[in-house]
Amino acid sequence: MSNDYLMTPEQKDLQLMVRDFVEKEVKPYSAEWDVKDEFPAETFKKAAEMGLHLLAIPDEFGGMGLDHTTTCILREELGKGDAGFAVSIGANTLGYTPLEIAGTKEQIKKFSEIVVPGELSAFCLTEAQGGSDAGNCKTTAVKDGDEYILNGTKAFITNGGIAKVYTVFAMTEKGKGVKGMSAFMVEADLPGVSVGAKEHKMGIRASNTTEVIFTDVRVPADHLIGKEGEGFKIAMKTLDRTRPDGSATAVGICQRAIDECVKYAKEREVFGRAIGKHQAVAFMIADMEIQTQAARQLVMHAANLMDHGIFDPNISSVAKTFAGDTAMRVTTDAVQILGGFGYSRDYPIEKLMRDAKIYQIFEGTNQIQRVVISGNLLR
Ligand code: COS
Repeated sequence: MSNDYLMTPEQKDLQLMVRDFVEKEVKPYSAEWDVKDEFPAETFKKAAEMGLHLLAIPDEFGGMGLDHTTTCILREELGKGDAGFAVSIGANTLGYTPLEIAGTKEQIKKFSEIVVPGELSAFCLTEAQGGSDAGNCKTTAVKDGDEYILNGTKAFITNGGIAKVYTVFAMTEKGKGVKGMSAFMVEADLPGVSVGAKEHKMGIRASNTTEVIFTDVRVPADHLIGKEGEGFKIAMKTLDRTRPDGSATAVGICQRAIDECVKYAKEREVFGRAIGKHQAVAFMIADMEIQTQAARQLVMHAANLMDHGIFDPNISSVAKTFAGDTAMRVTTDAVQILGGFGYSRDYPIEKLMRDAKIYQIFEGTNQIQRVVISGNLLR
């Protein structure tokens, strides 16, 4: 990786540890998880023993307490193995970040006590009618004494049904628009929390995506994260912070596509020489490399800024958009280079293309990112 010289010895050690784990425990099984459309719980246990689900959680609460740059290095390694698996683990950062932004020490401690032993969390913002229009939230939270009563259905929730704790966004005051939204930490075993339909997705099929339904769920009032009405801003700030981490997985997808294409282009011969010796293929591989390098640098730049205390929604959206679009372009070209084999499920390439597509859709579509970027410039 071209950033090697910038890494600390600790970052290099962690990178090699995760690379080794991915080679042995993820890559050989990734195609099977994809076909089965199943979250690999046993492999997750092994990842959790290494603390890979706790990258962002501070070490004083039992996590790894890694900065964004290190997190991105590791997320890229995971992305090379299986993006669905990487997304499942990464969702813990998404579940935790609202607490980092607005939670109390007690709340962070409580959240950590749930996930540190080897459990997952989930970020419950999206609803069927919401998505890009994140403020269009129908889930309600009504104060009743020292509790809130939650009602509503969240959609497309990564780790739905397997998470032990949900970070839930709900309206505490109707008629105030996004200023009526609040954030809550909700244990999955509370009465009234149930799991709805599972999504059978095009890609990242090793991740479990479901509806999560809240029916008269009584949540202690001290599970409110931040103040009433701050939920939308907490959600937006969370996404600003987590988009680079997620995009590092998209860079991992790109790098895997390049690695597979280089190997194939050296072995496969047409017209008496390896296809890599034909300029048509060689230049496609060069373009894949150019785009991937650029995506990686943008993602690392966004992460580096955050590690310097600079939280700039613009650069986060720029990095996310570029990495997602690049992953789609690079994997589409990779399928082309392998031709019929690229299109066949017997080779890992078509899965990379299916996995890449979600990076133009989730954590805010790339169209929404352009709304954010242009809005910041033109305001
Ligand atoms: N950080 C902090 N505050 C933010 C913010 C951010 N990134 N983005 C918006 N806000 C604030 C605004 O400043 C505004 O507050 P004030 O009125 O006090 O200034 C408030 O939130 C409402 O902002 P806005 O009017 O822009 O809200 P919209 O409903 O128009 O939001 C976008 C538009 C596109 C920014 C928003 O809906 C969005 O990001 N959607 C994508 C959501 C998404 O990623 N969904 C997928 C989730 S997958 S887990």
